[in-house]
Amino acid sequence: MNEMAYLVNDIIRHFDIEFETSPYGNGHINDTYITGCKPRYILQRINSNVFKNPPAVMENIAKVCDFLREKIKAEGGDPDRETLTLMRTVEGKDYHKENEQDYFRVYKFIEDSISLDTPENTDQFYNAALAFGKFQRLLSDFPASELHETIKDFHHTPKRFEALEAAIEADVCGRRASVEKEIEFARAHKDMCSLIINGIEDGSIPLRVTHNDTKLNNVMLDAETGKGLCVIDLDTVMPGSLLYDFGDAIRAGANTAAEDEKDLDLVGLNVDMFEAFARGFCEELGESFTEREIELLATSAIILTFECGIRFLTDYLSGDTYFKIHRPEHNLDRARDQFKLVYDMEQKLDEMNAIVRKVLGR
Ligand code: ADP
Ligand code: GN1
Ligand code: MG
Repeated sequence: MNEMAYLVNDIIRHFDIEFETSPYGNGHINDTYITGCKPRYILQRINSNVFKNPPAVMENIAKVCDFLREKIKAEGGDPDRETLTLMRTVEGKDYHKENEQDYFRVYKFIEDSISLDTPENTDQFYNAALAFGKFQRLLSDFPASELHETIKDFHHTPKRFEALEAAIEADVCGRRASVEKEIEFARAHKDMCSLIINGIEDGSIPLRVTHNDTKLNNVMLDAETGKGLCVIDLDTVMPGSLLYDFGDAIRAGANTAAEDEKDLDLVGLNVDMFEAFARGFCEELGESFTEREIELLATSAIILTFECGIRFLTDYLSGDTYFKIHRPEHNLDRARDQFKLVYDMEQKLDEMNAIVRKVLGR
């Protein structure tokens, strides 16, 4: 057993849970473990390099979960399965602080559910869209001013671009020369960065309480029915644009290949998946869309994919300090994959816009 495994098995005692744990899931950010026997739990070490203020993250999550619990009850749902349940420590807290950088939390494991990195069929993606849409609808009257900004300027794409330029300039690992083509691609797309932010600033795109990290493996689907069950990974729930949630979900789930596929010929937009997600998301939220949101819905998939691509490239140039990697050029492979997806969506934008109009009945 390595040092971390010992630490985790010790930490779990603060939550009065005595089972062995093993690493779990495919998240890029936190360290996630599952306990061995039923009832099972998810133990996470919050990534304090990414989340500079873990207590603020936990305050957000506790409030959001309490709020959702009441809403789900009122709608006749089962809050124990349809929202995350935080376990308290023996000291009565929502998290355990081991030392300055190691913060741990425990959730009830949602049994009889699945989370997928890629949808196997359009029904699953449609169901995920309903779940993410419902999540946002249920939070539509959440007091947004009570939420901490857990990562500053998380989806401020122009600032993400500035961070890329700074990483190119600093070139701390001497990797710049090997990514000139990717830098050129990024610079040629700089103009698209400000489209959503401009809309927020001029009021044509309202701020809502959004999830901000809507990749498919952040929603649990019911193992038996395949229906969307519970939206998880609530670390980045903050005021934002619904375009962030739509665009990022398409980026992650409507790619014909994995996010880190090296064979770029396999990477592109699956238009049927795009339509399935658009249908579900619009069913839940379409009535509340503004004109500008509708205009930018399809384009948001390109912007969010581009943003993620430049984040991966920035991390590659900076020495892989943010996203977990499992091979030396992992972040570079991810960046190339995202840029290829951007390129393919640009070719298909008219078709994507036509689908948006069709599902909205316009
Ligand atoms: P990260 O921030 O690193 O992405 P997540 O909170 O998304 O971490 O958790 C990683 C994975 O663990 C999820 O994709 C999901 O498969 C699984 N998971 C997390 N919480 C639960 C839960 N309460 N029940 C079942 N599975 C969970
Ligand atoms: C991270 O935590 P996870 O794996 O669900 C990242 C997202 C990226 C995504 C790319 C807090 O999501 O913003 O879009 O990786 N989360 C954070 O796969 O940075
Ligand atoms: Mg996650």
